[in-house]
Amino acid sequence: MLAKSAEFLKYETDKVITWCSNCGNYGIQNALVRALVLEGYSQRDVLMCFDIGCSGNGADKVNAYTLHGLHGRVISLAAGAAVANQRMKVIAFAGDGATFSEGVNHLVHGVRNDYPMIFVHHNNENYGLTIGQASSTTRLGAKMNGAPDGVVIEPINTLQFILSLDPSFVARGFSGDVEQMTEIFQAALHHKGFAYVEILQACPTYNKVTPDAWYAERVKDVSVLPDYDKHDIWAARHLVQDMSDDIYTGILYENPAKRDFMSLQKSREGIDTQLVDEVKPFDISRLL
Ligand SMILES: Cc1ncc(C[n+]2csc(CCOP(=O)(O)OP(=O)(O)O)c2C)c(N)n1
Ligand code: SF4
Ligand SMILES: [Mg+2]
Repeated sequence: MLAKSAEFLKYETDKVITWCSNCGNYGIQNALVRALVLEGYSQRDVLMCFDIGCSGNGADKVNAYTLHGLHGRVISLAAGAAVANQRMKVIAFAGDGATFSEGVNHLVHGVRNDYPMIFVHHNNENYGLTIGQASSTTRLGAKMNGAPDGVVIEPINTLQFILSLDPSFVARGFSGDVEQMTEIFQAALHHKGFAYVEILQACPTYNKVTPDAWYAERVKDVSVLPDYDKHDIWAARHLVQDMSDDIYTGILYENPAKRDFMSLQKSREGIDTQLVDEVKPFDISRLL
C-alpha cells in the first residue's frame, strides 16, 4: 500500500502533531505526499512554503525543504523561490484567513502573473489557530468566537473571485476524499503556471456549520457532468455559484493557452541557467 511505501515514509517526521483529531489537514497532507510520491518527486525536488495558522503548522509535519512565512505572505515568498529556481517544484499552503484577508492582495497578483507554483487553499471557513473567529469565507449566520450572534455578512465566493482573475488552473477538493485530492494534486504537479487548488477542509473543533458529514452529502465530482467543458470559463463560473447544495469538485477550469510568468520574460529567452545559478559577487564601486 502506498501510504506505507519507503518513499512515502521519507516525508514523515517525528515531531509532535498538534492538529486536533479528525482535522482535515491530515487528509490534505497525506494526499499531497501521495501525489508527490506517485509523480516521482523526492524531498530534494520540492520546496513547501507555509503561511500562518493550523494549516501553516504543516511545516513541522513534513520532512522536506520548508519555509514558514508571515500571515498572508506565503504567495510572495513562494513566487520568489519559484521564479529563482524552476528546477524545484514550489508548493504554497495557506488558510482562508491568510488567503482571502491578510494576503488577498498577493493572491490577486499570484493568479494574474501565473507564477510557476501550486497554491493550496485550506478553506476551513474560520481562523482556526486563533480559536475560531469568523473569516471572509465563514457562512452567513455562523456563530463564531468574536461573532456570538452569528456572522452578518455573506461569505466571499472564493472560486468566483479566482475565476475573475483569468487563472490557468482551478481545482477544488474535499479533505474527506484523499483519493480525489491525490488526483488533483497530481494534475497540479503537471501544470506549468499557477495552479490554484482549494480544499474544503473540515475543522471539527471550530467549524460546526460545515462538518465532514455536511460536505460528504453535497460534494459531487465534476466528472458526473458528461458535457462539462473545463476550458469554458463561463461554464466554470456558472458551476461554482452554488456553495450550499451541489458543490462540484475536481479540476473545474484549465486554460492551456495562458503562458506562465517565466515563459513571457524576454530577458530570459535562450538562457539555460536558473536565476539562482547566476548569483555572484557584483562590484558596485563603478556605481558609487
Ligand atoms: C498579520 C497577522 N495577523 C494576525 C495574526 C494572528 N493569527 C495567527 S494564526 C491566525 C488565524 C489563521 O487563520 P487561517 O489563515 O484561516 O488558517 P487556519 O488556522 O484556519 O488554518 C491569526 C489571525 C498573525 N499571526 N499575523
Ligand atoms: S482548530 Fe480546526 S483546523 Fe485547527 S487543528 Fe483543530 S480541527 Fe484542525
Ligand atoms: Mg482557516
